[in-house]
Amino acid sequence: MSSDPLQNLQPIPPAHETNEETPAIGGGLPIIEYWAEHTLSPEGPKIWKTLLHHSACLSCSWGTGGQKGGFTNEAGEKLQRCMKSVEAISAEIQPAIPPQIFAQRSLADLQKLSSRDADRLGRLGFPMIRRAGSDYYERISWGEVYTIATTAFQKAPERVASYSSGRSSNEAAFLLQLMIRALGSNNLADCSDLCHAPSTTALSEMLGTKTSVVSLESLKHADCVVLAGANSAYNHPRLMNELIELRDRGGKVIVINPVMEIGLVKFGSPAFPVTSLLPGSEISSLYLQPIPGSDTALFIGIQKALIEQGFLKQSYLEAYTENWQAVVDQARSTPWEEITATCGVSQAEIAAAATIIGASKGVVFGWAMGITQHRNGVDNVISIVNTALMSGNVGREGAGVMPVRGHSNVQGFGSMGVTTAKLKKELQTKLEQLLGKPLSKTKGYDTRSLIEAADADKVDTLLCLGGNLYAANPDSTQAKRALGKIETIIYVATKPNLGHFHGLAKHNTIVIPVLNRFENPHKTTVESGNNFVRFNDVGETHLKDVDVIPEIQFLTELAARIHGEYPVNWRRLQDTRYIRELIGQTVSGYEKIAKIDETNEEFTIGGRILTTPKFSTPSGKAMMATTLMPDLTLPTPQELGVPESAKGLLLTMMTVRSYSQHNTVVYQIGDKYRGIPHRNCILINRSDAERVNLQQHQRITVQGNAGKMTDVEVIYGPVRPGASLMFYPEANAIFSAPVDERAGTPAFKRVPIFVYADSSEI
Ligand SMILES: Nc1nc2c(c(=O)[nH]1)N[C@H]1C(S)=C(S)[C@@H](COP(=O)(O)OP(=O)(O)OC[C@H]3O[C@@H](n4cnc5c(=O)[nH]c(N)nc54)[C@H](O)[C@@H]3O)O[C@H]1N2
Ligand SMILES: Nc1nc2c(c(=O)[nH]1)N[C@H]1C(S)=C(S)[C@@H](COP(=O)(O)OP(=O)(O)OC[C@H]3O[C@@H](n4cnc5c(=O)[nH]c(N)nc54)[C@H](O)[C@@H]3O)O[C@H]1N2
Ligand code: SF4
Ligand SMILES: [Mo]
Repeated sequence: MSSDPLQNLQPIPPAHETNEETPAIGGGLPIIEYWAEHTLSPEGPKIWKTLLHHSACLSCSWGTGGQKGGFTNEAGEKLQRCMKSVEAISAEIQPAIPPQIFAQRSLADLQKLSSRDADRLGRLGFPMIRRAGSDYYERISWGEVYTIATTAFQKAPERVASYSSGRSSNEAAFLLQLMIRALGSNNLADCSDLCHAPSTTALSEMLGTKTSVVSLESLKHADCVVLAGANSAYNHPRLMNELIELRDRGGKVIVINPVMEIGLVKFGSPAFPVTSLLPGSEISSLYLQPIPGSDTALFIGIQKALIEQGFLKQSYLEAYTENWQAVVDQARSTPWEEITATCGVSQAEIAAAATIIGASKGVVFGWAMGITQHRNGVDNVISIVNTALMSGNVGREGAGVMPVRGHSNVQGFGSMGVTTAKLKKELQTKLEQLLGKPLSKTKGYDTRSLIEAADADKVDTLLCLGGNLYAANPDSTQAKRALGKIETIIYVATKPNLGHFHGLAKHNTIVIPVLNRFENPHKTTVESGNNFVRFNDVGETHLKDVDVIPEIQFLTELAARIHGEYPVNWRRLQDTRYIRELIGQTVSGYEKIAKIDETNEEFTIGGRILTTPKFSTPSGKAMMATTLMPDLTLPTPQELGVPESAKGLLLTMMTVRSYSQHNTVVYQIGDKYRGIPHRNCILINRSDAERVNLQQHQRITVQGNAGKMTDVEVIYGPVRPGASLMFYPEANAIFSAPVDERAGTPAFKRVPIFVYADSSEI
């Protein structure tokens, strides 16, 4: 081995060959073009009005806007608004869908729409119902909505459920869980089950917290960031500003990703118009490209190298952690050959990562779906936290562990108690006091178990607060079948999506049109992934001649009809100040929310940011845990249903977001930064393709364990050999995914597939 591991520093990974369409940097001029095109268009004034409205950005969890103004982050920095925000706003300010559309277009017709076309129909303008046997949605009166919904919730508590998505407010989330728990049910499935549940599980067990322990301010003091399984250039663009500033002050960024994402190598940010926008700023100092699903092995390797290079912080481990010896022993005794063979990254590259981490003063470890969406997602997170602890990087400023969260208020939903995981003791006690009875002991259905339960005829009533339960799940055929066995489904939404057309209930499917965050007649709050609570002003809607209501109004009215005045006067809670008072009394760390209407003071949630190594675990110490080496065995092509005669390639597929989509909602069909022209493409490494004679742009079949996609265009790209990349939600049609049993999250990032030419005789 080389004596100077940093000699091996490689800011660009080994499999970096892009195709002819890929630009040289991420971000850059196209962002400005997009801004100009949209903000100068006829919708421009409406976009500006919304951008300047005092409310949090709708899109991602990084969070910006709120009381300090649309472009300002919690540190008071300006120009902190990205084009993803404009994308999200543009979709919300569409006109209402004319009523005759649903009278004219049958469901069979609507089911043929793509995700993008469904979104482009416009905003939902009035409540509608699809009754059993009908091929149409029809308008329905509010009276009938409440009658059907109230009756539907009279079922046994274990047979009713909710699902939610993190765009709604804390206030709506709090009401939702109170209404469901008051029934005696814990069936509070949430999109985070498909997302960061493994982070919540691991962080709760290890550190006694469920969220990031790093604030934006603290991140600004780090001199190294490890970014694993996160394509932040697409999905949290303003995080890139922090990485640019970190590199500018001499810090280092280690990227861990099987795909070379161009924006993680070089990114042009409009926040630095002179130095960064056109030339692009270097992001990765070292780019590691592991086999998908192998991150635990890679992090054990980093731990082993930290030990070998004398960087183990033994006195820190002794003072502040438990079980460290077992974790250190595991790293010591796992042979290098096993580590490198499992993760596919060389010992020299791993050693270079350890040298950077060991030599840095403060390291922040950030991660997203490439880490959590695996059968061993919890172990992946544990192995990251172990690495952070072994290098003494948890519990001080400028260091820590930072799950990079999803939706703009997904974390707030967790804080409000919308979860099937074990609640924090204080929250449980407070809720039990409020309800005057113990919470049900039956574990609720998380998202995957909800679908399984529905498929087994165990669910009668489902309320979906936002989201797209149908398209977010793997195995779309099963999702559709399962939803079809539920008697009543109520979708509360701003815009139509494929779930409303494919996820039809057995008897009644109701769609409730609601206002969004910047249109409500009352104030609301949301929580960012950095634990900052933003306060959204009252707003107004551009929608004309519609019958659209605030989410809060629907939830309070429904709860009042179901529960009367138990355990609260629900109708009084239509004034959201009273909900905030309840939240302040119930959720620890949220005390300041009770007075926010008077103070206007947005705040960082108490007890979340760790600047000393004292943990909310029973012993006050961090609980380290050993992890299993990942089992990466793949099924045979025959097990995927491919005949033995088939000539093709067995690969793993990562299902990811394109540049221009928000989860199941597609805004533009191409992905320019990966050089992918449309949604029905597969990105594979040229060497893999050439081995089986697949040409660039050739049309092929992709077979998963639950179906196949045909006419898929081959695109060569910088993904490591053996792996491939396709877009979600379309790819959900062809595979069922095992879940991590400890968190319920499906393995969306390591899907076995077989690819072969459409023309081949099989
Ligand atoms: N514009 C926009 N912003 C969004 C969203 C959106 O759809 N659009 N969605 C929001 C939500 S809900 C979420 S959860 C986040 C998602 O944010 P991300 O997690 O950044 O999004 P993904 O596209 O799922 O892909 C993550 C990355 O993981 C990598 N990866 C895949 N498998 C592995 C692996 O085994 N190991 C490692 N190390 N890396 C791997 C992929 O190559 C990809 O670059 O973004 C949020 N923000
Ligand atoms: N194969 C694969 N599948 C995945 C993933 C993956 O990476 N690969 N990622 C998973 C992840 S991380 C997540 S978070 C889930 C996302 O799953 P979901 O959160 O269920 O889906 P979204 O597409 O975000 O939901 C969009 C819909 O929310 C509604 N909506 C938007 N704003 C509002 C609002 O203010 N109020 C209300 N009531 N409704 C609103 C609109 O109707 C819109 O169509 O998908 C998961 N599924
Ligand atoms: S980074 Fe996220 S929160 Fe910030 S402006 Fe962009 S989409 Fe909105
Ligand atoms: Mo997510």
